[in-house]
Amino acid sequence: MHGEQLCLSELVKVTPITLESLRREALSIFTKRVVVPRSTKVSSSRRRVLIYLLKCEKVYQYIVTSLGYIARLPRIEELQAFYAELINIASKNMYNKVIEDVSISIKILSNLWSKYRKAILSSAPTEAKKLAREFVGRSLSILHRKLKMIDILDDVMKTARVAPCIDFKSPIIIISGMPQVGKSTLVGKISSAKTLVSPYPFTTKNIVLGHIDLGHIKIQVIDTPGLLDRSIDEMNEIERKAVAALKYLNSITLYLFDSSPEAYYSFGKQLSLLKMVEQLIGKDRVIPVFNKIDKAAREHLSEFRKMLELQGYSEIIMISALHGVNINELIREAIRKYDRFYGTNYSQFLLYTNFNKVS
Ligand SMILES: Nc1nc2c(ncn2[C@@H]2O[C@H](COP(=O)(O)OP(=O)(O)OP(=O)(O)O)[C@@H](O)[C@H]2O)c(=O)[nH]1
Ligand SMILES: [Mg+2]
Repeated sequence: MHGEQLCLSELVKVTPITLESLRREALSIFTKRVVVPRSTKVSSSRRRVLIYLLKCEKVYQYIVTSLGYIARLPRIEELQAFYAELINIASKNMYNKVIEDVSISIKILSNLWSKYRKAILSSAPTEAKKLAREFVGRSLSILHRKLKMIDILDDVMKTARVAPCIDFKSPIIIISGMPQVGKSTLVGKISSAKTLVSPYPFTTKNIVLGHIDLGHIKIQVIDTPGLLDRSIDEMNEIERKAVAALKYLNSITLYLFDSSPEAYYSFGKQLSLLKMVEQLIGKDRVIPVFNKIDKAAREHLSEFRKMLELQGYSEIIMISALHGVNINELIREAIRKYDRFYGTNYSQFLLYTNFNKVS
């Protein structure tokens, strides 16, 4: 029934390198002294040739080893769809291309080295020195031409480091909604996650994972960045991470409304975002939740409820994330909904659990 937590930071793990750092290190290796043991069998002019050969060999090995780690990274299609999308967002869809370019560069350099190797071995010392310099110069200019986009890996690694380690086989509850509706407050209240809460939109910029411990199982709860009511094409990178979670995680979504009169966005706007979420994942996986009922007038709540009923939603849960009102009911309903949709029976673990963390 239970899977393993899968960490993107373990799957996509490489020391980020820049063209500048490669160039600097390669040149420093080339200028370092190398030792070719004196031997009675090898003439001193031959020894000088061997010194240049060895310098180039070291530069070549350094470059190919550094690039080899990148060439061996998993391709985008080998990653779980949610992780693949996070990487596409971070790399502007260039991740596979960068890896491919690195692999091609390794091949070109290895051909180049085998030619220069032969040429250096069969040359006199002054010629060997010239060829060695030429080899390093040409290698670096190939890298310069081929690996223009290698810096993208830096952003990929940053994304991998903060990506949550998800157990794709265990239940997931996603908290979604417009900015400032109280998503992080709720996730902080019900799960182990330490979420960032503030009165400014787009406080949450990443996907944040927390757990609810039910003894036998753990329910994963995911805090997402706020979404604006606009088409996916117009969304920024932060919003697209939230869409990635909705789209690619087997989950139930609690769609939070700010039902207070001070809400940043009108109820109408929040409703039209709900429709977009619904189109993305299907009505059967969404529970509408009115949050901040501690600040909402009863007549407004019933008016909002009617608006949602007109959209075909009959079960609406009203909570105050801040004050912990109706939290138990909310989680129970989410798990029941998960069971109904995925044909599981996690509800059996619910009996006496209290989800309301005392803060
Ligand atoms: N009165 C009241 N305030 C709440 C409630 N839940 C959250 N808030 C407040 O609403 C503000 C926004 O809360 P967050 O939890 O950061 O909202 P969010 O949806 O995560 O916001 P973004 O990360 O910007 O999308 C904070 O000032 C919270 O204290 C609630 O139930 N009642
Ligand atoms: Mg937040």
